[in-house]
Amino acid sequence: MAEDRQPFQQLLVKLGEEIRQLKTDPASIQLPQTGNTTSIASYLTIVSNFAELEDAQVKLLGKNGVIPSELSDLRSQPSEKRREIAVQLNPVKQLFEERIANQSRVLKEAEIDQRLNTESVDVTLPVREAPFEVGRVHPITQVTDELTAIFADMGFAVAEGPDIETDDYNFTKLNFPADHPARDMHDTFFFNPKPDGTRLLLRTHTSPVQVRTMLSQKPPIRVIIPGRTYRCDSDQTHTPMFHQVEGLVIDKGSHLGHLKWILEEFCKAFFEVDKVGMRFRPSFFPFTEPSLEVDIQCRRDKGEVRFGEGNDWLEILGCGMVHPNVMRNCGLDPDEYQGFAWGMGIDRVAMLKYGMPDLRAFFEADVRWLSHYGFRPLDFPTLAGGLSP
Ligand code: 2U9
Repeated sequence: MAEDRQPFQQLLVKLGEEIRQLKTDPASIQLPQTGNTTSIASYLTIVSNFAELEDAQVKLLGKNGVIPSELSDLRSQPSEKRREIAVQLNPVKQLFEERIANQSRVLKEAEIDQRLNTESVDVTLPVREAPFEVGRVHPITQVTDELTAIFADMGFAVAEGPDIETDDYNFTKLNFPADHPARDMHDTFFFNPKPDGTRLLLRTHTSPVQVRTMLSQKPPIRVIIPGRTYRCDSDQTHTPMFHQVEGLVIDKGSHLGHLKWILEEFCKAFFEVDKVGMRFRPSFFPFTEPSLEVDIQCRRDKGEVRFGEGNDWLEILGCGMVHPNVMRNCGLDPDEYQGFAWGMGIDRVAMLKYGMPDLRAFFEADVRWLSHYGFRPLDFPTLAGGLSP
């Protein structure tokens, strides 16, 4: 067909003529089937660049394009005739719009292919270190991820719960006597009492999450609970908000021997040592009986602390068998089920492992501190790949 090799400009002129013929006598022409319409449509499938396609779109459908300008005086036509014209013109407009949209997709894909073929990205190249504002993973997040990886490897799920807790879950169900010092204002952030007299508070430990877990899940239970905790405590080594991770095992036969093994495995993995000296000292917590505090063997030399062996001890966590009262408070018969729990400060073990001197720096968002102590986002800690980068 001679037409389709005609330059586009001529096709436009012809289209104008045919639209005017259509307006004059709609019955005298079948605009959607004319050779010229077909040529324009096939031209729109061979346009080879965006500029030309844009030009075609503007000249065909743009504000001053052939079709809109030819239709500008359509209002002057009688409605029946307007309908006859529209019946022919709308399919043509739609056809051109579809061809232009499709050709735009085709050109985009061609461009990407061309770049893919020409541009080679050497993925082995080290990531160019952007200036220091590149983010760093906060040590708390890093250590929480390390802890989660270690305990997940031992079959522990992660449980979470609200920071704002009830007095009942944070204290009562955990066997805290009514007059326990932790329950008064100077130790705990309380909200104003509710109309029913109950008081909400900012949780002082993540233990209420274990209570929620025991109330909502039948044994066996194996969970760790990392999270923010709050106490009215602010000095060189305490901040009003800090982070804890607690753990809980409840089933029929778990005993202190299992607890010692889990904590020993944890310490070896966390401090990345093959063997670790541990010391279990009797202690007291309202929610465990017996209760123990655990020290890890270490050696201090030149300000550095080496973990695992040495003639020094550092307390890292507390633990114990879940108190029978707590079992009962959580709907479990202590003669049928038993279990143990532990708790440690995430900020504290992070400072120990990575030798960070000042707890408060954790919360000051000082970019210099973060770029020094922070971790690279891509170095996600896994047991296989090594916890610390
Ligand atoms: C339930 C039963 C028992 C959680 C435990 C500790 C010991 C403990 C401290 C560590 C450092 C708090 O951040 S810290 O000061 N925690 O020593 N926590 S046993 O025992 C539970 C919890 C929940 C239902």
